[in-house]
This record gives sequence, structure tokens and C-alpha cells, in this order.
Amino acid sequence: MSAPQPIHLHDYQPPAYRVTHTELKFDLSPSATHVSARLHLERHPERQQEAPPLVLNGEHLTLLRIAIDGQELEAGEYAVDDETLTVHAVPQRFLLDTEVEIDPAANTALEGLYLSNGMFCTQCEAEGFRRITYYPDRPDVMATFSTTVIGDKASVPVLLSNGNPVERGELPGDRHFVTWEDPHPKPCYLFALVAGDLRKVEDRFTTMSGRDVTLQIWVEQENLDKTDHAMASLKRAMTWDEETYGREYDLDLFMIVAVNDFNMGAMENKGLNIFNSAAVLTHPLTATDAAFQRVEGIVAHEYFHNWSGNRVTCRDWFQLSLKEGFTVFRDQSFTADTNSAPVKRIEDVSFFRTAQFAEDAGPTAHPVRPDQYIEISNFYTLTIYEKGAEVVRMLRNLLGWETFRKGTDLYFARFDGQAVTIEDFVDCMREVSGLDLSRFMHWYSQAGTPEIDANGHYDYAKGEYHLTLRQRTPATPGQHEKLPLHIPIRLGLVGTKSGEDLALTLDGQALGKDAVIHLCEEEQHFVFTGLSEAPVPSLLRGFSAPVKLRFPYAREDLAFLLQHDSDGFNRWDAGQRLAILALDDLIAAHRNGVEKVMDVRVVEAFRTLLTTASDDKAVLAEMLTLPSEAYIAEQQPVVDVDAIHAARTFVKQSLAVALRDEFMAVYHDHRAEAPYAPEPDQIAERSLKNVALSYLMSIEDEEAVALTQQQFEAGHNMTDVRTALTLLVHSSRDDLADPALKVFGEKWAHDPLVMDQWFSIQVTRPQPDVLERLKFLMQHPAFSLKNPNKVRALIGTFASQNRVNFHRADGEGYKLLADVVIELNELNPEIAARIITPLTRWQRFDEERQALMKSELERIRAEELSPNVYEVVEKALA
Ligand code: 0A1
Ligand code: ZN
Repeated sequence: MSAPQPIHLHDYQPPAYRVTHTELKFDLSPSATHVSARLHLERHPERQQEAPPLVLNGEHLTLLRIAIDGQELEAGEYAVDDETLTVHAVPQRFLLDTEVEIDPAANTALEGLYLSNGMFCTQCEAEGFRRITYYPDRPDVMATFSTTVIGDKASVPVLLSNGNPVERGELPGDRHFVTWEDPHPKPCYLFALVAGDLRKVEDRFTTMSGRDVTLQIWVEQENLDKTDHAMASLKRAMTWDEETYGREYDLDLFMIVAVNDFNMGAMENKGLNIFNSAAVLTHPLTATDAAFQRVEGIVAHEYFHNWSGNRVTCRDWFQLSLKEGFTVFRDQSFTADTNSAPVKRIEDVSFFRTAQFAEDAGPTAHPVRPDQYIEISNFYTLTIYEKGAEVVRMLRNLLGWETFRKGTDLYFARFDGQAVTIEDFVDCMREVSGLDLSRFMHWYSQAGTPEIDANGHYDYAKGEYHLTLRQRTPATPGQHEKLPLHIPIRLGLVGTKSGEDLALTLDGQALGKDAVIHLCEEEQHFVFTGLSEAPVPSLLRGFSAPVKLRFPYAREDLAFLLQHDSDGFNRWDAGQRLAILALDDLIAAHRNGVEKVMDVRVVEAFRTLLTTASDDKAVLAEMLTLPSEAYIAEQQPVVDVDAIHAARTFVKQSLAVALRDEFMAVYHDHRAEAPYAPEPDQIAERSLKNVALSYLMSIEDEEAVALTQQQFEAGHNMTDVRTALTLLVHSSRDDLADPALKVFGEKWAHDPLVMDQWFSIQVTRPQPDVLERLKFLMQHPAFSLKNPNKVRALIGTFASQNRVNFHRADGEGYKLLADVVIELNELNPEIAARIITPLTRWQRFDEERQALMKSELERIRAEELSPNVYEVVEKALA
């Protein structure tokens, strides 16, 4: 087998032929669906003279018929291979008719047309449409679509596609059809079809210009009671996009469908969003607060794509972050506006600094706009999505909201109906602001996390604060030289006497008390004048740029900021920094076999937090949460999973012992049991209460054990039940955990999304028997390697969240993951290439573990690999 070859951004060429209109007819049958396509094609205006051959993409298709302008083609007039259909000579403008047969029932990759629980559905982004019919499968070919779906009345009573239904009728043999028309030109990656035995929940929305839109959520019958929250979220998102970005919905119908087998969270197909059921279904008894919030965010994300992605799309897949980074920024802002803004930022940043920083430091590091790839589906990454969102956020920070909004208005107006590039977007921002953004563009082309070393001192005599910032981006694979970036640093100077933000004057200019300074050079010096007291600097407020910022804070400074910083995010971050310093000492103590001693400054800081009335309970819950093992690991030069686990457990238990009564009081004070609502105030109460309980359970306090059991048995809502069950399963009390797991597993055996949680709870437990338990659970009737949610719940959760056990010294954790990757490589390459990530991070560990991890990667490499897994493994071993 020849090695798959990368494709390069600099090789981009416009398509030789455009499709202006696409007519599709699907005759559905599980193992032999027939797809007839009539493409209205014309040669690209710039290539009139050449008469190039017509080359269409197509994979896993059996060609049954091909005709041009009604004339069947002879054998020598075209050629078919595994990936393409070539017609050697075609006119300037013509109709191409093809008919192919495909096998949805055999499609376990879940790309193209496949079956999920007996329901036909599609996933076409990025390159799935080529598994449906022969087509120029690239985002810069945009056509209007007319789609007829034919199927059995009994097994597929509901037949959906993009746009509006224009005709329906009966056919012989107990079959029926519906024809859909989508008037908005779109690339084929936004095509969708769903056919099955589905029920709908319906609502309406009137847009700002008075258009009446029907909203539908389609689900299997047993899930009809789980759609309220998604529907309410959708309406909130529609209103928000009108008010915030002036964007209005543009069809008469907007549909969401829930499917059980789905590779990702959801997909923004025009007018017919398809969702992983985990990203849309909620019920107080089956979904946690976190799940409710995730659903709201994903519903909004997919809806927002209607403008940032669908109306204005990407020229090529290198520009993926153009739609994804911008849309993530939009959904993050929506959630911040509708819930608690500081908590949203804390959650996003703590995830980002753990997972995206790790990606940026690993063998698959790539820029926000990659310049080459082998398999595009490997590039739906944290860098493209989350770092891409941070880059858009920086533009907002640099321009200010109002100018930024002028930029987005210009972008949508200028490029509506087009497939464009990241330069097109940034050019709009440059035009409306007059800012020179040339250095800013490096954010799109350079991989790796910039590191900023900050130093400062106060000159008492002059009343000046001198701040020096030095930036450096470490080398990443294939990119050794890095250029300085344009970095917005939001900051304040907090007076040590007053505890207040001081007025900032820089180069004679008054900047207020909270300002954004621009770091553009490798090193820059800033002098703040006119200060009346010594300050502690509060730097990178709100995480104003996706960088690692080091500043030699004393622990007292951090305790001070934790109390006084006016920026909620930086108050939280001061606490994290303080905890990390204490954890570093304890990790060293553990490694050296020295007795561990708890830093009293951390205890006192927590005491203050627990006993001072706080108006933002959600932020307080975040502040009481210790940095995760994964985040602590990110700070270590060589990751010692056991020392990290021991140190973190020690801190948690020490705090629980020292502040037992305070935690207990917090628990009791936040047990209000109003009927469940996924509202910010209630969510904050529950998270505060449950954080307190988790401290108390870390020392298996007798009263806490009883309260946990009560909380489990009371069964008020999944947030409380899941927390209680997790705390029992993660404790040493198997006498309580085993019966609770049994009760829960039997009660919810019929609900796949709850069973996912049942699996995850068990494989995150710290006890050493967990790997054996995992193997046992893989035989459970509710588990299937063919279902991505199950794979993520059991194997993904184990490998990414159970660090001590995945990294077991005997290498059995690695071996298990490699076995799964090898099996999935055939079934579902996309999921295989994702689930392998923890193994690719081998450079971060000690030599013994490195050797074990590498040998598993080599074992995988010896298989006949899909391009997806091949690309990741080659990079990991390079
Ligand atoms: N565009 C979707 C994500 C998505 C990407 C690929 C998929 O299948 C390979 C599915 C969904 C989003 O950003 O939500
Ligand atoms: Zn998206």
C-alpha cells in the first residue's frame, strides 16, 4: 500500500467546473439505496479556454448509469477508480446524470448515508458527500438543491431534507416520497437527509423582520419528553443573534433531528441540523446541569453557523477555523450573556489551558490555519475550534465590540453566498478599524503556545510601575522559527493599601483602571506613572490572549489578588496559581519520599472563601475547585502521574480536615429543593453544594457518607444523583457503591445516554481494579464499539481522565487503548484517530512509560491503517 499523501494550502486552485443546481433522488433501502443525481454544470469563467476533463469525487459507490445531456456515455468516454469519476471531454455547460448504488447498512464509519437505530441519516462534513454520489466535493462549489426522498411508508414514515417541502405523495408498493427544495446555494457538505420513524415537537418563532418560522425537533417516540430545553435554547439563540449580530433566520422551517450514532456533537446542515442525541436531549432526571448547559451551547453553535458557515462559507478546508473559530466565539459569548459570564470564561479557559495547550505542545500541533493535511477530519481540533475562537476574541479585544461588529456586518454583507478565506475576514476587521493587523496574522499561521515572561517593579520615589514583557513561541513540529505576535494584554494595577484598581497612565495617556496594552515586539517595556501606592499587577485579565504568562508572584501577592482583584476571572486564576505553587512542593515531597506538609496560606485562603458571603456562588464553586490532574501535569517538565495524584489528593484531604465544619455548613446552606430548573442560580447552588460534598467525601467523613447516600436515594435530579453515585464509587465504600450502581444500572438500562454516564462513573474511579472492570464493562449488552458515544464514555473517559490507571506502570492501560484503536481503525477511522490522542503524548512521561507507549504506537503502525490513523501515528512517532 502506498502511503497517503498530504495536500497543501498553496496548491489551491478554483474548481474547473461549477454546479449551479443539483437534483437528487434517493430510493431508500438499507443495503441497496439508489441515488440518482442530475448536476447542472458549467465551466469556470477563468478556465473557458482549456476544456479540462470533468473530475468528480466518489468513494464506496457502484456506478449504474452515466449520461451527459441525456446521452448515455460509452465505456471509453469516462473512467472510474476508488476515489474519482473522470469524464474526458465535456461541453461548456451541460447536464450530468448519474445513478449509483450505496449500502447504508454497512456504513460503520458514519460518514455519508448510514443507518442509526433503523433510521437513515447523513453526515457530509467534511468529505462525506462523496460517499453518496459523484460530485465536486469541495466547499467552494455552491449550488441550489432539489431532493426527492423515496421510502417505505411503514419503516420510514418521515422523510426530511434541506429547505422547504414542496411536494409529497404515495407510490406503488406501500412507498411514498417527499420533495424538498433549498433555495440557498450551498456546498454539498451542508446537504442532509433523514428518514425514519420519528416524532416531532413543534414551535414557532417570529424573526425581527416579521417572518414566521416553524421550529421542529425530531426524535424517537420515547424521547419526546426530552426536547423542551433544546427548543427554548434555540429560541434564545435566534433572538440573541438578531440582537447581537443583526442576523436573522432565512427559511420558513428550521429542523433539528436527534440520532444515537454520531461521530461529533452536531452538524449545521442548512435548515436541518443533525444532532448527536447527547447534544440535544435533556430531562432533569437523566441529564446533569453540565449536560443542560452543553445542549444550550451546541444548539446555539449550530444555529449560529447559519450565517457564520452557511451563508458565508469556507473556500477550502484549510480555512475551517474561519467558520469554526468565529462560531465558537459567538456561542461562547451567547452563553456568557445568558448565564454567568465569569464562570463561562473560567470553564472555557480551564479546559483550553489543559487540552489545547497540550495539543499545541504535542506531535500533532498545527496552526489555526494548517498549511497541509492528509485527512481533514483529523483537523476538527481544539486548535481550529477553541484557539480559533481565542483569535477572534483577540480581534474583538483589539478593536472593541462596536468596531468589531462593524467588521462582522461588512463581512456578512460583502461575502454573502460566497466561499471565502481567513484573509477576507481579517481584511474586514482591518478596514473598519484602520489597525495594521499584519503581525496579528501570525496567530493563524504559527502553531504553539506563546510564552510571556513578565517582570515588574515599583519605583517608590517616582510613583512608577515598570513592567517588562518578553514573548517567545517554542518550536513545533515542522516550524522551528517563530515570529513575534501581536498580543493584547488586558491588565490592571491593584493598590496594595487600598485593594482597588489604580488609575493607569501610560506615556502620558490616561487609560482608565483596566486597559489593553499591545505587545508586538519580542520585548517591550511599559512605565505606568502617577501611582500613589505600590501595586500588585493583575495581568492577562479575562485571559485576553491564549498564552502562558509567567510572573514571579509571591504567595502573599496571589492571596491578595484572590481577595481583591476586580476581575472575577483573575481572582479565580490567582487561586489556581496559589494552589499550583503548593502542589509543586507536594509533588516534590512525594517524589523525594519526604513527609508532605500543607501550605497554611492555601488553607487560610479557602477559609476566607468559605466564610465570606459571596454574591456569585458559581464563581465561588469554581474557586473551591482544585486544578485538575491534567492541568497540574501541564505545568510539570516530566509528568509523574502518581505524584500528581498523591499531591492533589493530599491537598484535598488536608483542606477537608482543616475546614470540615465550613464545608458541612456550605453543604447544608445550599440544599434548597425547589423543582428542578436549569437556571444559573440553581445550578450555582448545586455546584457549590456538590463541591463541598466532594471535599467531605475525600476523607469519608461519616456524616458526609450518610448525606451522599441520602442524596443518591432522594433522586431529585441527575446532577445530584450523579455526584452522589460518583462519590460513592470513587470512595473505598464498595459496600455502598456496588448496590447503588446496580440500582442505577437497572433503573436506566433502557436509556443509552444515562448508561453512558453509568459507564463513565465506573471507569474514572481511582482504585487499581478499574482496568479489569473496564474490560468487563466492554462485554456489557449496553456497550458497542460501533457507537461513538459508548466508545467515548468508556474508553475515552478512562484514557483521558483516569490518569493513574491509564498510565499504570505495567502498560496494560496503553495496551487496551491500542487494541481498541486497531479494532476501530476498520469500523470507524475518524473515532479511532481521536481516541488515540493520549498515547500520542508519550514525550511528556518518564522513560519507562515512554517506551511502553511508543511500543503500542508501533504495534498500531504495523497494521494496515486508514489515512486518519496513519496520519496521527506517523506524527506521533516522527
Ligand atoms: N461542523 C460541525 C462539526 C462536525 C464536523 C464533522 C462532522 O463529521 C465528520 C460532524 C460535525 C460543528 O462545528 O458543529
Ligand atoms: Zn461548528
